Amino acid sequence: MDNRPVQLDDRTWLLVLTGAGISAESGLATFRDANGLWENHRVEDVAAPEGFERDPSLVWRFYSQRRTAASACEPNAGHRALVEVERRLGDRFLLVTQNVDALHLRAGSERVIELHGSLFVTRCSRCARPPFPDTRLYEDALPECEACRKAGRRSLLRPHIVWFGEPLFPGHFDRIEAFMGTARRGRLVFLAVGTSGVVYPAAGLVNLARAHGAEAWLLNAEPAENGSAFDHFVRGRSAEALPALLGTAR
Ligand code: BJW
Repeated sequence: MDNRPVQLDDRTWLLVLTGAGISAESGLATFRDANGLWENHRVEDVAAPEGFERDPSLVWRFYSQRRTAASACEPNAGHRALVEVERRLGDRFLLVTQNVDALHLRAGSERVIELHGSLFVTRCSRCARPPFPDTRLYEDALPECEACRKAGRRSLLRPHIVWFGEPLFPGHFDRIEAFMGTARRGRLVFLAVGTSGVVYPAAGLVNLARAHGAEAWLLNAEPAENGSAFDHFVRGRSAEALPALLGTAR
């Protein structure tokens, strides 16, 4: 365990990966809480394309409830510490979040990749119409695609979320790899916060970063599944430990 701050100087490029643990301090449940169940459904069933095909009403109820829960929360000191570091580092900072709750954006982070999508974006399950911002709740009638209706067919809208078994959105991994490649000019630091290290490809980013010469830090409430890949482990609550680790605590 390591409790000194990460050294951030003018040669440092900082790549941060966040997970549900950073939003836990805003009051949102993590995934592997409650045995990975939501109303007695396995999360893998409501967050998978097969689940949507089987029971789209259930899936939209799950995501509508999550829209409501995320909208009722506020970003916390962990989110704000990342905003402050980004202001200091500028383009030498990149935040990759697995969270779909938009709390980093609401806190003011700008260089953000929402790797698993966003709760507040919807797209058609069939046509190539671009994903669009959407805060509505679909707890009764299922939403249909207007563009498909005009073309004479019926298709359901779906959350713009990367479900199990689906590939990441085009361009996201390229942008992360480009950042790591450019960071070789200086000193790359990889920091994972509040993630169990179970879900791939996000859990493999630490190995990719290390292959690019990164020093790797993990801040988590408990040891992570991929913990042995990190050079440093800070055990703690993100809202308290992250400002201390990044030297933004006052
Ligand atoms: C605190 C704290 C506090 C609490 N302070 N800490 C390689 C090996 C094995 C399997 C695979 C593999 N590659 C791919 C797979 C399959 C699969 C996968 O990884 N499965 C594993 C479960 C085994 N991956 C996929 O299917 C991915 N797709 C893919 O690989 O496609 C390939 C492909 C290519 C080409 C064509 C087709 C396919 C997609 C993964 C998508 C994940 N989606 C989800 C749900 C959707 C989002 C949503 O609805 O919200 O994303 S799953 C869920 O897990 C969610 C999360 O973003 C993700 C990660 O969870 P996270 O953030 O780590 O949360 P927790 O709860 O697990 O952990 C929280 C941690 O915080 C805990 O450790 C706590 O201790 C800690 N904590 N409070 C600090 N206050």
